[in-house]
Amino acid sequence: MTEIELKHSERIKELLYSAEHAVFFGGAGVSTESGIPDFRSSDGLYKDASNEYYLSRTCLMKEPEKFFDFYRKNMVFPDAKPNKTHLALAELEAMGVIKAVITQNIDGLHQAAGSRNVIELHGTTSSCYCMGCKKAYPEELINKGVGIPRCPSCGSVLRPDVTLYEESLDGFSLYSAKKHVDMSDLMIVGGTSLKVFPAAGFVEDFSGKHLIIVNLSPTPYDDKAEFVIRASLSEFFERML
Ligand code: CNA
Repeated sequence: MTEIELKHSERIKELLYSAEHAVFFGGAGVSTESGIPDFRSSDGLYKDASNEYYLSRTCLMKEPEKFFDFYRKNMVFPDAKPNKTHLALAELEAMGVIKAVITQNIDGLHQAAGSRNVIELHGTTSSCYCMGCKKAYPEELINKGVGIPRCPSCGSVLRPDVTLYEESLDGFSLYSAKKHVDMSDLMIVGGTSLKVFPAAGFVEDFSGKHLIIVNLSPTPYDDKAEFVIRASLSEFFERML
């Protein structure tokens, strides 16, 4: 592992533009510069350890009022806009440099920036469905309003299309992400503490040539990376364009 300064990232740019199948794998740190707090930074959502409970299936099923109250206050950011990282990734994809964005985020900002091949491992806050009749509905039915949202047709409780704690990841997203990681010769990993499995397993399993980690704080996989950059993603991606 070589920890390099941002100003020396020219070498990474060369590798990126000559890669055959470059992939970006990111997490909550991609959106902190859009004003959405992450989980595990010192001012992240997990500064209060009990917050994990409010994003669990148990909370949704047993205390839905508390679940929706927490969810609306902490997971929904209707005014957030894509930042330089989202925009750079979309531009790199349009140029054919990046083939896929794999994200643990649920905020939809990669698509808002124009990225097309986005794999959302943990789902999205942009849609919801009925837990009874399974009908799909637009996000407003959950994200706006107060109390427990109910299905207009059958009256059962609605839920967001996000993967909660105690639930397994969507099989198709997992398969697509794994396929891209397997095909990839260069992977940039950024804005993720790499503490959540199975997503973090992509880094463990990566067998391509170049693994680059861009993260403000250390991750358990820094030793596996060819280059580690301890800087903000927006500064890094500005240099990749
Ligand atoms: P995390 O565990 O909170 O880690 C975020 C990491 O990003 C930390 O290591 C930070 O040091 C780093 N970081 C923060 N800002 C920057 C920046 N500007 N540049 C570089 N690095 C930065 O988040 P993970 O994604 O690893 O954890 C997975 C959880 C968080 C998933 O279940 C997500 O759904 C969930 N989450 C998503 C959002 C969102 O959609 N925007 C927000 C908060 C949490």
